[in-house]
Amino acid sequence: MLAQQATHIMAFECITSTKENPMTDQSSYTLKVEGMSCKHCEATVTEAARSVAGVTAANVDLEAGKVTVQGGEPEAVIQAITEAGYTASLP
Ligand SMILES: [Cu+2]
Repeated sequence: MLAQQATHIMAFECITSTKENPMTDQSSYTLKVEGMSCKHCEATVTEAARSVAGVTAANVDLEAGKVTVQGGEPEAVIQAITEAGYTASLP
């Protein structure tokens, strides 16, 4: 008879990084994004940017037509956003 396995592996990750993020070695940069018109576009561009290797954060400013990205290569982010159907460029 099989004993019911109730082995819940609770992986508590001890996140040691500080909230205030004092010594970031990841530069943030802002890209101009054209073609965004609504929240859906904003989400799509955000997802595209965040899918790029090395990117840890992406914040779209819909009204300004910009995305501020942390980490990754700007060129790779531009490419990802372009593939998502928008036009991105370095300002
Ligand atoms: Cu839209």
